[in-house]
Formats: sequence, structure tokens, C-alpha cells
Amino acid sequence: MLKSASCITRHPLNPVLTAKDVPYDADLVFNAGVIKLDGTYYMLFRNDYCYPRGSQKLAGTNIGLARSADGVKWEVDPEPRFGDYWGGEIKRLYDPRLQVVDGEIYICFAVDTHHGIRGGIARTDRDFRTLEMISMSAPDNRNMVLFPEKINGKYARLERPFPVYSRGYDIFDAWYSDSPDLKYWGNTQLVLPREKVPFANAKVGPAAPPIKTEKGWLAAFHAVSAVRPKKNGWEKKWGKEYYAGLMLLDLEDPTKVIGIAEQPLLVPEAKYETKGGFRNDVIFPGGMILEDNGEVKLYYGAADTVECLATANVDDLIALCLNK
Ligand code: BMA
Repeated sequence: MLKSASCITRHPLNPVLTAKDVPYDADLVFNAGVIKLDGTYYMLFRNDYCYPRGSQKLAGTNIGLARSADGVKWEVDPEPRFGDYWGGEIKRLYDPRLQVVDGEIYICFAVDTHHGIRGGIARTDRDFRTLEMISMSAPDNRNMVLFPEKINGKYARLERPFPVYSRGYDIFDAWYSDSPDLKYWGNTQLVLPREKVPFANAKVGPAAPPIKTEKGWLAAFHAVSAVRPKKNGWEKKWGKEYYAGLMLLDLEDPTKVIGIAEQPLLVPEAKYETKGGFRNDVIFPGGMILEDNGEVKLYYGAADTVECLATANVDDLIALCLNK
């Protein structure tokens, strides 16, 4: 039986954001990106809404903005931030991940298009009003996250291309690419192959954008196991479990894994992770913040339905990666 690491604590006010906190049509509020700017926390969250509201008939996806003074209690803006009608080639944007590099705010999205799923990188302003798409990967690729600074003069990202022919059913890995300008990406290298993660029998890929520590880049990843399909959520045949994993990457060369926690960081255990959601037993981190006192706030989508927070000490997380 897998268990969550003992060094991480779920926040007692979990879930910290749900559809009830959203003043417009909202049903599943999850897989958010979070950053802290001048003492204020900003969250962009995915909102899958139903029509009629609460009907379990999914009607669309948009991206909402929430703000917080303490990272726990959130206030949602009156309107969704980025709409769900894109026209043309793009069908929808979802699973936003936020990062600040050289003072600019970037959002990585999964982008469903008429010709495959692509990883998009966009720039926004400090009010999160504008969206300038800078680059879109070739399909299929998603779960893209940016490192918080250039490494050896290049922007750097982790990503999860998903090859459907060559690796076997749903076996995907985490990769690295870098870029001089966020537009042209190359130097693509394998970072975390699925077989290196003992608790995943299916895909692994990036989750929250990495944070910098003295010992290396601390990077949360998602790790998926295929299990017997079960019906205890909205979806009739949901047969996967999603865990949060953790690894430490070399500061100078982030394609080098210094350590991988042999046990998952978070395993679905709490009621809001295991019962009555859209897809139960899913934990998907999208934001990680390192506070000055060494506390790490990890934000994660639970059961594809609500947004949660767990906290840990950064040294404990590093020790976990080194299996100490
Ligand atoms: C993935 C994505 C995520 C989601 C996960 C679990 O394929 O769609 O957004 O959280 O599945 O349903």
C-alpha cells in the first residue's frame, strides 16, 4: 500500500478552492498554477463548467483568477480570466502553470487543438489581462513547466510529449528542452523515464514548476498507475490513480537527476481526493512556492474537482529526494 510521505501535511482548510467559491458558472475547479508577487498570491485555475450548473454534463472550460494574502484563503475575480471560445484551430486551454522569469509572467497551458494536444507558452501582464501566445509545441505534448530562471543563458522547460506508438499504451516520460527566446525550443533530452519511478506503471510527467534550492531544482512530477476501473465518481470507467512524485535536478544541468523520492510525496487518501469527484484518486500538483522560512506550499488539483494545499519543509523534501 502506498502512503503519502510523512513530511508533508494537508492543510486543515482543504480544499482551499472549490466551485462554490466561484461567482460564475463553475463545477470542477482544479489543476491551478500559483505564483507569489510582492507578497500577494495569484492563482490561475482551470474551471470545467456544466450546463445546467451542477448537472454533471460538461459544457466548457475557462481559466479563472483568484488572489490571496496568505496563500490559503482565496478571492475569485468576478469574471473568468481567459474564455473558452478561441475559434479557429484552438479548442481550449487548460491546466495553467505560472512562472516568473526575469520579472515577466508566463503561463504554460495544455492546448487542445483540432490537430492534437500542444503545449503552449504565453506571456501575460501583472493584472493577468493580456495573453500573448509565444510558442506552441508540436502535438502531442502537455504538462509543460518553465524553470524560474535561465540556465546557462537559456530558458528551460520540462514537458511530457506523448508518443502513442513506440512506448506502449500510456507509457510517457518527462523531458527537458531549452530555448534562447521561449519560441524556438531544442536540445531535447529525456529526464525522468517512467521505469525509474517505482510507483508508476503508466505515465510520468512534470507537475508544478520547479523551485530553486541550494541542493538543486526541486521538481514535483505526476506519476500514474493504471488500476482496475472503478465507479465512485462521475466517470463510469476511471481506471487510473495519479500521485505526486518529487525529484531533485542538478542546478547547472537539469537533465541530470540527483535524486528521486522512492515513495510518492502524495497519494490520494483524503475524502476530497478519493470520493465523489469527477475522477477520484487523482492528485495533480500545479504550483509550488518556497517561502522565506523554508516552508514549501504545494498546490494540487484533487479528483479533478477541487484545488488543495499541502505544506512541507524544504530540507525535508530534499532529504526525501535523496532517500535519507
Ligand atoms: C490528464 C489531464 C489532466 C487531468 C488528468 C486526470 O490526462 O487531463 O488535466 O488532471 O488527466 O484526469
